[in-house]
Order: sequence, then structure tokens, then C-alpha cells
Amino acid sequence: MATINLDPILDKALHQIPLAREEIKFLLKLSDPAQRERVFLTARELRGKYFEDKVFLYGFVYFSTYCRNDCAFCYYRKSNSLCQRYRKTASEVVDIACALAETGVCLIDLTMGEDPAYLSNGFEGYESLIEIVRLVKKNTGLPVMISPGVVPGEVLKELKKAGADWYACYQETHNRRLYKKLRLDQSYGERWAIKVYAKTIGMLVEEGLLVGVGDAADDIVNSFLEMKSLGAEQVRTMSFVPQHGTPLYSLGSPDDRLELNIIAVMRILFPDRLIPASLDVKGILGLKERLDAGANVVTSLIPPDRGLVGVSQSTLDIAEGYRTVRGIMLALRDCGLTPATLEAYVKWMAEKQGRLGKSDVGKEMLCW
Ligand code: SAM
Ligand code: MD0
Ligand code: SF4
Repeated sequence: MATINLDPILDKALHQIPLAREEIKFLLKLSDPAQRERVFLTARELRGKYFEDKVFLYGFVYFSTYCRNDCAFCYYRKSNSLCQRYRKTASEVVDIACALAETGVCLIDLTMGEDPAYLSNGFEGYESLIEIVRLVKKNTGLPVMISPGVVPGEVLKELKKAGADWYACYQETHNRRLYKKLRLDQSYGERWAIKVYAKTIGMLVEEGLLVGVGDAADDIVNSFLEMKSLGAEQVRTMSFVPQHGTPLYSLGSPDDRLELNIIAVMRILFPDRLIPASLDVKGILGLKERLDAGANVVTSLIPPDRGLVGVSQSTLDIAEGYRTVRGIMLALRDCGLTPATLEAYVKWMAEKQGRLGKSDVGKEMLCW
């Protein structure tokens, strides 16, 4: 294969000229620090073009750590005896969400394991979940993202009616063989279809990749294609965080470089979308490098005194209060970034719901 030169690729990226598969793979595989910094600089320039110096801050309520599934990578997996199991009551969830709203977050993310009490308990279970969303929306007035795993379409419709604006449900990988090793006994098609359905009922959708679990560069490029076809308004990646007592623990932690390269390439391919820098991978110490790679959302902000655990970093930086709006301000300043206003976020959401829901998917950067 002819040697690929970085300059023309970055020039195409800056002018939003679609990149070829080989060019994208070249960027993903970069290891030279100076070259990677040039890619990150291009990513930051593109982020600035659409978002100036603004970042969006998402408050998290991990309200149940019970799960009916056994994902090979996950702390909440049903057979992990080491998982700290809890299920917050509706009033506790509302209390925590209101406290988060007070700190200035622009969205409340309600995350749970696929808790059988909600998802395998017939109408009553679904109703309790819908009620939690309704109460959080009513009491905070904030945009709400739900991350409940796979739910029936009818239930998703009710969750949207109750106030859920976003649906997050990550495929992890679009390589079906790898998917089967990650999300044990879970249908690939079902998990994909409910996201597509969410789009048809006007919800904003987040798609996500898990890296460092046997994925190859071609898998990641294929995932970018799937994200494009889905029209996901928020796209993310997270490095695998090994969990004691789980099947993939022996894989160990991947090198962060791939996650950072992916964030930058996502910014180049989807310049006008939301791309998280998750605190649930490396905590506060990992925030600046993820933002410098082009991310523009800080996720997994968790209040320190509420008995909540993250899903990949169950305790890191939580009790210390580092995963709070106040706790991240220095890192934001170091990156030359400031929190966006709630009005700006709501306006962005409204625009996307109007424009991306229809055929006009905006100028995509993939040339296929
Ligand atoms: N149960 C819901 C679900 O599976 O969609 C929500 C739980 S949480 C948001 C699920 C996501 O967290 C997974 O899709 C995965 O991307 C991420 N995650 C879970 N365990 C992880 C780990 N050990 N390392 C990195 N990411 C992890
Ligand atoms: C995060 N632990 O952002 C959360 C989660 C749920 N919508 C996202 C993966 O890191
Ligand atoms: Fe359950 Fe979600 Fe973890 Fe899978 S990723 S074990 S569905 S909480």
C-alpha cells in the first residue's frame, strides 16, 4: 500500500471533504505523538467551528445496579458477586437529580442495569420506570437521557412521552462475532432495531463503542458507518476498564491512545455532533486529554454523597467530589473550554430533532 501522508488528510478534514477508509484507518492507528497532536488540533478546530469553546455537562444517576444480563465486560453483570447492588427509590432518584440540576448540569442521565424489577416485571415494572422519568422531568425541567438497555418499542414511546429526550443503548461493536463474545445471549438485531425505532419516534440517540476488547481498525471504521446510517446525534467510545470477577478481566486495560484517536476521528467525521469525554474511564485525570482530542460533552458527573457507583469506574473520584461540576472546572479551564448554557443545549437539541430526523442528515464526512 502506498505510504499515506498526514497533511492532505488533515487538509481534507478541515475542509470537510469526505475521507476514504484507508485514510480513516491511518488516523486511528497513529502512534507518533507529534502526528497525533496535529490530528487533535484539527479535531479541536472543527469542534470550535460548530461549538466555539462550549462543552455540555451531563449529571448521572446510576439508579439501579441490578441487571438480568451477563455482559462479559461489565461490573453490573448479573453473575458478578462483587457488584455493590442497590436500587434507588423514585424519590431518591428525584432528590439526586434535583441536586445535580442545582450544580448546573444541562442533562440528567438515568442509567441502570437491565434491572428485572423494571424490565422483567410486566406492566408494573415498566410503569415504575416511566414514572421515574416523569418525576425527574417534572422536578428538574432538564433534558433527560435514559440508559435502561433494551426496552420494548411501546415502552420507549411512553418513556419519551414521560420526558425522555435521549435514548442511549450502545452496540459496543458492529462486528457480530465480537458482539456475541461481549453481550452474551443478547440479540444484536434487537439492540440495533430499538435504536432505529427511537429515531422514528423523534428521540435523540446515542451510539457507543467499547474499545480494547478484540476490536480491529476495520471494525471501528464499520462502526462509524453504522453511526452515520443511524443518524446518531451523540457518538462515543470508551476504553475497556477490566472488572474483577468478570470474564474479560484478564484482558487488562488497553492503551488510552486508541480511545483518544477515535474521539478525534469521530470529531473529524461527525463535526457537528456531541462526543463525550467520559469520567467513567480514567476519572478527572483522563478528562483533559479526552477534551483535547475533540470531545465536547463531559459525562458521568456523579454527586459524592449519594451512594451511587459508576458502571466502569464504580468508585474512582466519586467520594472525593472530583466527578462534579466544581471538580472539573480547572480541567475545563486548562482546555480553554467553558460550560454551555442550558438554553444553548436545548436549542441545539431542538435543531437536531428538527433537522437530523429528516433526510437532511447534515454534511457527513464518510465517503461511502
Ligand atoms: N444497562 C444499560 C446498557 O447496557 O445499555 C446501561 C448501562 S451502561 C451505560 C452500559 C455501557 O457502559 C455499556 O454499553 C458499555 O459501553 C459501558 N461499559 C460497561 N462496562 C464497561 C467497562 N468495564 N469498561 C468500559 N465501558 C463499560
Ligand atoms: C458514561 N458510565 O458516560 C456512563 C455511561 C450512559 N448513557 C453512559 C457509559 O461513562
Ligand atoms: Fe447489564 Fe448493561 Fe452491564 Fe450489560 S452493560 S451487564 S446490560 S448493565
